[in-house]
Amino acid sequence: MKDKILLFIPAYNCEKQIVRVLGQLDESVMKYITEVVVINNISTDNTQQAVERFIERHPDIPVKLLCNDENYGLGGSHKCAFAYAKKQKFDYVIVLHGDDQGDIHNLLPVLRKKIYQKYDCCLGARFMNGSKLKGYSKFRSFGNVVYNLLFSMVTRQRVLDLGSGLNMYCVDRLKDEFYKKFPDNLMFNYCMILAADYYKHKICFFPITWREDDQVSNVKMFHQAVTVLKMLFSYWIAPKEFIYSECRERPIDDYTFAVIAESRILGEMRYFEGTKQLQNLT
Ligand SMILES: Nc1nc2c(ncn2[C@@H]2O[C@H](COP(=O)(O)OP(=O)(O)O)[C@@H](O)[C@H]2O)c(=O)[nH]1
Ligand SMILES: [Mg+2]
Repeated sequence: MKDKILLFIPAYNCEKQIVRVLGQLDESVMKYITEVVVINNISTDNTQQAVERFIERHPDIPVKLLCNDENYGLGGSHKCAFAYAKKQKFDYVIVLHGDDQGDIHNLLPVLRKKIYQKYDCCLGARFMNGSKLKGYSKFRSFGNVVYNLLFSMVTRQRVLDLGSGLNMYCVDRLKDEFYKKFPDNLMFNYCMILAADYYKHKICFFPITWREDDQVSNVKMFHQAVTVLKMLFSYWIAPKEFIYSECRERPIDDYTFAVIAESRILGEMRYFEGTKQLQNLT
């Protein structure tokens, strides 16, 4: 049977870029993807309207727009998407950032050869053979490589990126919500790497292109560098305690969201599924 694959696009104040990201969804990509969810994290610009307009103009691309009930951060949006993937019985979930720094076509070799079936997660890597970086300073790249090395030493496997914006996870591995207490901010992915090590998940890295042109990064570099180092140290000293600890500034019980819009084809697909089930019953 064909794998049911969800593409999750987190979006926050990226009205210009989100349309370009949705524009990447051509036939070569969509033949692998069952549904796309854009999760708007209460953007204060016109991100929501831009996605609604795209849905109206492209009724045949299965896109659903969700909006978080509060701003849960990037990590919190992942938690919403993972819960959605589990509830809707998807087999895999792909994450692609909504600010158009990556290119989903980089995942095509992984999808085409079904490489993802052999791993628990396939992570896009900006710092490996075959990767291409545009608009990144030498200093920033150097810093990233050093951190990758530190994580590699602690986890005793090669870590080629701590958190790019193009990743794919097996939904089965996410089912027990081991990530629930991980940070809701941009630090979420670092914890996911440590958890993959702790739970002995199989990771595969694949090369990606990554650009920074008109995007605004919200990473406060120095502050994040120090926090990540502290986190890695805590994990190194006491892995179990770290993985089970509360890493959020403000714990949230339920990450809730509302459906804002969906393309026509998604409604049609639901109708088709419903009639098929009815036929099976009679
Ligand atoms: N900064 C930030 N990004 C968010 C949030 N929710 C979703 N995102 C999305 O997460 C992605 C990464 O955020 P960004 O600030 O660009 O971080 P960077 O690319 O790692 O420097 C972007 O696609 C954002 O649109 C949020 O609350 N804060
Ligand atoms: Mg970004």
